[in-house]
Amino acid sequence: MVSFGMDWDSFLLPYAEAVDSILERFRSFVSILKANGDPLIESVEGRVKTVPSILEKAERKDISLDRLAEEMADIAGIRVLCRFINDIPRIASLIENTEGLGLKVIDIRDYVTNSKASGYRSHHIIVLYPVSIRPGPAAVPCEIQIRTLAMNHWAGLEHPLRFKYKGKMPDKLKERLLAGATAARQFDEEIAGIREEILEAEREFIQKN
Ligand code: 0O2
Repeated sequence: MVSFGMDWDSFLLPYAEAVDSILERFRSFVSILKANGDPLIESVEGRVKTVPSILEKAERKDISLDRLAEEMADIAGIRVLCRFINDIPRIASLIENTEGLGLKVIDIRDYVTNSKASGYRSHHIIVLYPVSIRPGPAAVPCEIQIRTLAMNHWAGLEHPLRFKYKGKMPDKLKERLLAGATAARQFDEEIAGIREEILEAEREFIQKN
């Protein structure tokens, strides 16, 4: 896709502001949780989509470059990682309902309950976030992905293969990735069943060391 004439630095500036600002808020939120002995969130990371990745997705989804702001919701992206699958609803609800975080929810995609055909699992919340850079938009969309460490591990391994084969992944590879996703799901479900015991043992360990 041709992108000559597009001032990418200016276009991406508000998205960078949104990612930096949301990350700062989330990280202080995580610090407060941890200080209160609540290990709900393991870590938070963020990124602005690269120009090659924007162009690849625009081509794949037939989005014209003058419609990117309206039609590509994940140019700004935040990822929230947790250890226990049964913590995902609480994290999602905190993000969706905490006005202090300044996020306006515009879409929710629950790929934890309904995993994608690839085996991908994650809870996505698309928010609108106000930005101050002028001239520019008053707010930009940002995709917040909430997932367990196991889901994240799987997605990180599958991601380069998805790009390599561009929708033409060999069936055998697809099957093995799906089997891996099922194994990750079983792991998450087993560990969810002993969450309280793990947390109790961790508290005891910290007290004694
Ligand atoms: P990147 O490089 O990670 O940014 P759609 O094609 O409609 O299914 P859409 O509209 O982009 O996808 O929304 P969706 O499904 O919420 O996906 C947004 C992002 O979720 C993707 O962005 C990925 O980051 C992640 N994702 C979705 N499906 C998969 C999957 O099968 N495997 C992996 N590893 N990640 C996935 P990008 O731009 O596709 O990729």
